[in-house]
Amino acid sequence: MNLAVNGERLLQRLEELAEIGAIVGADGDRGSARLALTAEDGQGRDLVVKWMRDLGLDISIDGVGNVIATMPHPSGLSPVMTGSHIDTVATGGRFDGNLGVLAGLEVIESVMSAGDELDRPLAVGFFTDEEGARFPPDMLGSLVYAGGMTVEEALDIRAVDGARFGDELESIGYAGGAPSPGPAPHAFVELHIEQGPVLEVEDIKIGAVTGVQGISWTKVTLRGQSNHAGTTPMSMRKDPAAALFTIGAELQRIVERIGEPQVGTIGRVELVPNLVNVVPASATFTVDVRHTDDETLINVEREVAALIEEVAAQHGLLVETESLARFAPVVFDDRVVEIVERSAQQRELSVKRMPSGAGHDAQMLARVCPSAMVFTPSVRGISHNPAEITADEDLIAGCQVLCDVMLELAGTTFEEAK
Ligand code: HGY
Ligand code: MN
Ligand code: MN
Repeated sequence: MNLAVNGERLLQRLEELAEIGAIVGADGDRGSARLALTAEDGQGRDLVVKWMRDLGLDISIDGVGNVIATMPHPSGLSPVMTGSHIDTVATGGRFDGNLGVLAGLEVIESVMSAGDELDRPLAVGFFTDEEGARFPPDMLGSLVYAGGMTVEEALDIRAVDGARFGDELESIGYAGGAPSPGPAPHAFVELHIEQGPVLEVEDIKIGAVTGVQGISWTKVTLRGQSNHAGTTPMSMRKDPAAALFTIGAELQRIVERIGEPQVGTIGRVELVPNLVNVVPASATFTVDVRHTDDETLINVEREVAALIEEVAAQHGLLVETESLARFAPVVFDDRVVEIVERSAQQRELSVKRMPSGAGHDAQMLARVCPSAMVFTPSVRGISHNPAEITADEDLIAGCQVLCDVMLELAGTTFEEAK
């Protein structure tokens, strides 16, 4: 079936959703701030659910607020599912996650308007708290959907601001009763902006994503002795900030020694009491390290843990560490990746197989069904930033490829992987 999506309708919905929690970046770029389970997240959910209801889709909401909307279909067969997330980081762009959800809605609306009979239904969902920036880990909702965490565990998770997941979910009215883990789809495919520079640099229009690199998040708290910044000799100090800066510099050296695709980030730092003339009592920070190879990632984790212990001992500090997220690398189902690649070629779009540097809900759905992703280029490779841009024609081309892939998956029978 050669079905054309309605690109203008997709762009219009992206604009409308972006207005909820709208922010303006330092350079005047427009983004969105809808941290998971905040009022803005709730308003974004209400808008997307309205669009889903207007299409007459069957909507299910589970115990962590995952929303899945399915086309009514006489077969009762498991759907070909697409989707992503509509929560954002605090300095989010307009497309991270939102594109995958609204492109999925566009595909379903186009298919229903065309009236063609499919062998099985299509479904689109948005998963709760994909970003993990407020409630760790990331991909929390899809992890629960795939059976990697219970609803009960999720409801007791504390946010960086201290709020309890279950309380916040109740407050926005998305504590549902649908079964958890969720029903396994026939297949899952997610459209997402690349969020990196590869497609733009190589002037390629579509990424056929082969998998997701391993992710490790750790929260570290170093406790020392708060003291006067002027009177305390350096030899008498137990300064957690001094230790943190040594650790940060050494982490850069470790990552550079290993080379690409190894990445390492200290994205969050909190000093207490955070005053100009006080040697801090404590330093809390996060370490995000990622690699496509799990053994390399494990070795990096070990090396960083030993570094933290060694530097803390040199400064006479107490150390507390907490793992916030740990996901091994994921390889997508080559049968689905191949359909993505072929669909792009049939649309005469340049296409490249590539791994994902960012985490995505598809990596969790890959635990329960054949899954893969479609990437579209990010201008200057920027994301998690209001300056996040993907050209309109690329947004629409990605949606069209998603449509073609979903329609082919609807007619594909997957023999059990050999
Ligand atoms: O952290 C990530 O890779 C994703 O944006 N949650
Ligand atoms: Mn995302
Ligand atoms: Mn993101």
